[in-house]
Amino acid sequence: MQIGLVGLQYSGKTILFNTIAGKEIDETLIGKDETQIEVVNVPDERLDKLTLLFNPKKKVSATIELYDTPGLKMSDDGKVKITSEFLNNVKNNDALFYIIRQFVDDTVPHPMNTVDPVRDIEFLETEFLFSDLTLLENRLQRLRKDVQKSKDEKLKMELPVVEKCYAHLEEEKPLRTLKLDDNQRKHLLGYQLLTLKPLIIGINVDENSINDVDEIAGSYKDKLVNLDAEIIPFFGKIEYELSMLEDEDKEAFMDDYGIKESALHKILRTSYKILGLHSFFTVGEDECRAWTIKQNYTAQQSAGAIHTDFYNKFIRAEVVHYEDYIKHGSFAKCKEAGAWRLEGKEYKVLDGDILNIRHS
Ligand SMILES: Nc1nc2c(ncn2[C@@H]2O[C@H](COP(=O)(O)OP(=O)(O)O)[C@@H](O)[C@H]2O)c(=O)[nH]1
Ligand SMILES: [Mg+2]
Repeated sequence: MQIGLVGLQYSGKTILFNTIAGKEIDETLIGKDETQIEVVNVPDERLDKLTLLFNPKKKVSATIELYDTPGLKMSDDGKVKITSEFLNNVKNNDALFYIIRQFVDDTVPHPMNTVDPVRDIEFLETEFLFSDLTLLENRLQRLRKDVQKSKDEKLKMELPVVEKCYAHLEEEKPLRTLKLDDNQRKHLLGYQLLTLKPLIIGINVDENSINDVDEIAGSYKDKLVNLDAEIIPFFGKIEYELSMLEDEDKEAFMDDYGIKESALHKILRTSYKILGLHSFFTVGEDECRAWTIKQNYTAQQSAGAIHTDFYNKFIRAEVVHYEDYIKHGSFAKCKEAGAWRLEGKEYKVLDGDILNIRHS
């Protein structure tokens, strides 16, 4: 699963990328248009706790792939333009993370000259919407012709879905806000539509506005209520400095600035959630591990996430929910309390289930 950091140049994408990756900023990359990729662990307190209890040789977290894409720049005519190279970069991402600049710093230029977060968000939304609209317009023309000529049932079913999307975009609404069922979505998979991708909007808040951060986040919620996006305020510069400190120094640093918690945890958890993912666990002396699955996965599909053999030779899943395990303290106690179950292949795995797959 890939998440792309996108936005204008100098909005704080690379600094956030490095913060999340726990890497020092590579000064030689500043100003260069290179895409960076990092596989990052999704923090999960439940996995931490299970690891404490089982004391395994290995702990393996769920992961997501984070992409730092080159930002949009002002071109020679003084305007910021979306390039096809930029769009191609963004298309492959499963979810988008707009990084929007709210911080004011005279030493850092802004490609549109002034700091105006709502304008920047609307700029990205409009450009992406236009890109989707153009793509579907071309597709519609061809589809309508093909449907008349061909007997292909798939094409016939695709046409109304594309028409529905097109009409929605014409009303200047992103496809994120259109109700589509799983079948309809299947027809759209190949298009990589930008406004259909789940969206997080990260507002890079000025470090001098720490006391007003809730108010600032709230003010965007009202303005952006029609976007169906998660809004997360963060302090780009402070978060980065914080990430470079040893654990014991972090608390003092946060006290100094008056911040209660790092935004990182929330960013990663939210990313995971908006991708429609959740986790189940496997536990033991060798390894405690969080496995990433789609929210509607069955026990058999979940077994397949571990190993294809487990899918093919699936018999049953032993299931205890994390909360029950913590409450009762052992699998034996869970059995006594009726919290230990054997489930068949159609069982819908819940977030936080601890599974042991029985297979032949
Ligand atoms: N004052 C301040 N500067 C920031 C903040 N976030 C990023 N910057 C600075 O803005 C510049 C551009 O940041 P960068 O992450 O490279 O932006 P990108 O072009 O979006 O990747 C760098 O010099 C950063 O140090 C912030 O929250 N406050
Ligand atoms: Mg950058």
